[in-house]
Amino acid sequence: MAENEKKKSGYGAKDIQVLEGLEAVRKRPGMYIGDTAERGLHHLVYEVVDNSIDEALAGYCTHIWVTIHPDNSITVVDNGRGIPVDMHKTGKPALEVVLTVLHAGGKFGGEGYAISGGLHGVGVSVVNALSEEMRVTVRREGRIHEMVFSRGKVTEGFHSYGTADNTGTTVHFLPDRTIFNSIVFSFDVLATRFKELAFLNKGLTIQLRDERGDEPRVEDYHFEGGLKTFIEYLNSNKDTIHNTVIEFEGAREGIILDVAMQYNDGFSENIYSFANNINTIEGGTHLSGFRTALTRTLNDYARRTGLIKENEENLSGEDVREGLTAVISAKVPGPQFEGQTKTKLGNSEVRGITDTLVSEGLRTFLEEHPADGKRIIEKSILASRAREAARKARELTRRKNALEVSSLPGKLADCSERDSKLTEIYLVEGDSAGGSAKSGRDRRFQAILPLRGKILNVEKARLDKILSNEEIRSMITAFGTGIGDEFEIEKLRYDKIIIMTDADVDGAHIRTLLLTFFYRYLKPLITGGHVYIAQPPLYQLRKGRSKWYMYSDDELNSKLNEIGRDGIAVQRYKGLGEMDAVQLWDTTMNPEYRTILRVGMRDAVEADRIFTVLMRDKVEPRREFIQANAKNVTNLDL
Ligand code: 0RA
Repeated sequence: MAENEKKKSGYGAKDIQVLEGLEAVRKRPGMYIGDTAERGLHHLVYEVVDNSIDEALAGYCTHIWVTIHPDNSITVVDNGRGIPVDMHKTGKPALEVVLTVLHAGGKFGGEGYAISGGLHGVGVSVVNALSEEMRVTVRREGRIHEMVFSRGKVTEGFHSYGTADNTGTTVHFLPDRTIFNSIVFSFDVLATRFKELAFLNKGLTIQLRDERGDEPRVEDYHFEGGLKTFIEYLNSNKDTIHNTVIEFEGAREGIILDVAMQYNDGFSENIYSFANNINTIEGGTHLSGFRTALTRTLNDYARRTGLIKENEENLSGEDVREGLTAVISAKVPGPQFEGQTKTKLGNSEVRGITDTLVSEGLRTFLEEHPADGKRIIEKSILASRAREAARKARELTRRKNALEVSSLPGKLADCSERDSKLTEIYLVEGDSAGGSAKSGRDRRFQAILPLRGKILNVEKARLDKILSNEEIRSMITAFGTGIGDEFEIEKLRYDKIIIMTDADVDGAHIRTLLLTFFYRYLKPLITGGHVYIAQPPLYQLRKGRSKWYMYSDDELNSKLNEIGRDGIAVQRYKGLGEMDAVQLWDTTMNPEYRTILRVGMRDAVEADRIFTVLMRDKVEPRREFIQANAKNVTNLDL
């Protein structure tokens, strides 16, 4: 303990800066935690856990225990140093300042934290502001110290009692029901994040305990292998082309970098970047440093070993990333998060450092594993040939388009509205349903594109083959955005892309094929919330002149219980084709009555695994990904 005490004497109450009160947080919670729905609610837990992780990064904490209690209150316990308990210069206890003043976590004080996590970096005070009750217990300096709050206000002042033979912090909080739509926590959502955090911080143990069921459910996340195990997990449904996971780590100028990567025999690129444990979906300087180093190092190696001849072209970035699963994790002091969703690392010093460390690490690996090196280069060369074939196929479509009067596909029934923020396109399974949809639609803002049969499985084909597929070409031209690296969201011709397939196994499969195509080649359509799934009714009920449409078995049964079964005719729709234009409009297309599911991504890393499994097992996204029904739009998070 003497060592610890000495180390921490440099930090104390004087370092905590007072910036803002908590009223602002309660007035505009969305500004601090994103939203007050499922995401924001779970963010409360991450915010507390992030503080414990910061203690782990600083080298003081090895275990974090998280419990979901029966009333959906949460306890987070860690074995870090404990929140400071001395007096602050304002005359208040430091503990109170940390819990009641925004940004008072010491993160801005310089010495307290070398590295700070937390997407919004706002600290536990925000959780306090948004909790009906919050009890913080600190074990430090041999005693137990405690304070209790309600909605950010002190209800039990700072007091010390008993003895403690270890250090750490316990935070217990009950989210404020007047702020959140629902305070029911999802075990799976928390588990996914904690597992990810355990991969990213090797050696750290996070325990999740759920006390809401008859028996408590307990899971421990702890990975001695860190990112290497993360890669093995990500590639576990895939066939890899080399056995050893490529792995390296390094530190320079206070920046710590961890990288692990492995190629599989697939065609997609799965690179996940993190900065201070935050999934940087928009990438940034660490990702671009990695990409540059990867392309250059593999080309150098291929030339040195004669796998690429002098007169042959270099491999492109896309070529060397085909089939690559990689995780890049940077820990950066003073991180700058940029971009629309604040998930793009901006610190320019990180680019060069990443480039250097990745070049060195990769070169060493290739030298030590020449057989693996050869397989990787050969795979990239194959990718390069396919890319060349795809370029020719694309040029062909461009030339053809330029020659035609209208470049839009013939099967498309376009809408008349030209403001793309107001328009939607229905992708309809089969020509007969397509016909009904064309007659039933509101042609001012609704376009219809009928799709014939099963579309191509893009997981099993390279770009050249994908681009030669008629249905895929029609969609790309209709959307107007281009695909892959050439994707431009500004050119999107419809605000909503609505998938409308039959409510049967084939329909589900076609929907999965379409979603996979969008996810792999038109990802911004999904992340931007432009993709929807139509919900046609399953049953029509008739009694005399009255008609009802039912969208699920549950709905059907409760309706039958309500109106009785006498004189009732029930029709089960086998396909969209059984509905005429008016019925289709009334039930599935009229924005006033329809319900459409918006497809989104809850977790980018999990989304990839979900698609891999979906395509292998030919099944629909699991129903548990469908979130609580909103008015006319429901979210389906992958
Ligand atoms: C401020 C300063 C220090 C640690 C913490 C806050 C801290 C906060 C939380 C929240 C949950 N667990 C936590 N553990 C620590 C630095 C303390 C020092 O220098 O001794």
